[in-house]
Amino acid sequence: MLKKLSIAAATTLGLTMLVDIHPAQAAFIVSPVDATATSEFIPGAEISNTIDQSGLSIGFTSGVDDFDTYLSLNPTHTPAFFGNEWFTNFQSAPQTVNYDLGSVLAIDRLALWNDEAEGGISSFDILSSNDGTNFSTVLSGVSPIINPSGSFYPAEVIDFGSVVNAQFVRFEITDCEGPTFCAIGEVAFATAESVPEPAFLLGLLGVGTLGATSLKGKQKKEK
Ligand SMILES: [Ca+2]
Ligand SMILES: [Ca+2]
Repeated sequence: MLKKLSIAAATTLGLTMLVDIHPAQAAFIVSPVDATATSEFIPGAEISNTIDQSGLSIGFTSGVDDFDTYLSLNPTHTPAFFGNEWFTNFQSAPQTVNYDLGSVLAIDRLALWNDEAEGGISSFDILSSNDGTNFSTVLSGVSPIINPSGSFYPAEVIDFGSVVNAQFVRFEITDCEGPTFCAIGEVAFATAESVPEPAFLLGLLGVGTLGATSLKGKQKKEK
């Protein structure tokens, strides 16, 4: 009888906990794992400088940290290009930049640290692809903020307006602020997956273990 009661109690508790699941809307910040560009100023201003957190005032862990929490800290990017920013090799628009996220992810926003100097992108289209060959337009004619010259500059969040499942993201840059360069400080994306809260899962594990332990104790007593 005791055994039955405790199983029932544990089951009820477990079910109550399950009913209480409210998936948290987690938006992880993700860096691309690879990048290419139609022109690079080498050495020192490679496109890889836009996916490695170089020049950021605050770092993040890609795929782990929350996108909104991180950006609420107002991480800025250094204006110093060498080792920190992508610059074209004395070429303005048009330019194409390709980012590889490593696998197909559900993304819905871009964090863009747009170069503060005359290389800043003033107009571009965002395209996405699952295979790196067939691209479809996500947004066209995006006009990001041109940051004040010489300043440490913040990220601008560009919302896609919908969730995009993609491994590859392409920037078709149609205009840059100056006649000589196009440039970007850093990019990151927000995933749009919703996942159960880790704290809740830990709680459920704890309850399960507790239930099993007390059941064992009672079985022993009955013997
Ligand atoms: Ca950078
Ligand atoms: Ca700069």
